[in-house]
Amino acid sequence: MADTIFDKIIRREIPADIVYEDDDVLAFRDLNPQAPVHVLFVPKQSIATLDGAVAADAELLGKLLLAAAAYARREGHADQGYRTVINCNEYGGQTVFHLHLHLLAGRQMHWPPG
Ligand code: DGP
Repeated sequence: MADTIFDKIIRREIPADIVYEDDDVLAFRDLNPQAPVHVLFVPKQSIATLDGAVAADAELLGKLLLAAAAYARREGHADQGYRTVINCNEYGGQTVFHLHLHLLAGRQMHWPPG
């Protein structure tokens, strides 16, 4: 498995604005925010892409989603709403090959995303 910038953040080798951590998940602010709130939820155990996830990852993927939802509620974004995104491979716009969930909040989102 290739080492990515997110593995380095998880190992605290490079700095990040960490906003949440538990045994399985780390969350930190995106370096290039696309909304007033843009947080990346990353499993500590690396899966390169959503396409590479298998049935044994189901619990971890569920924890990722629930961690993002709990954070959004705690930070007061749940009622107005927010968006979660997982980009997969080239056409999905994925640039870091360590699966991550984007949480975008604090402004109106639009659809289709383009
Ligand atoms: P994606 O395109 O879905 O692979 O998203 C990767 C995101 O990661 C992108 O929005 C920018 C963010 N990013 C890239 N490098 C770093 C970094 O070193 N620190 C932080 N906090 N975010 C990063």
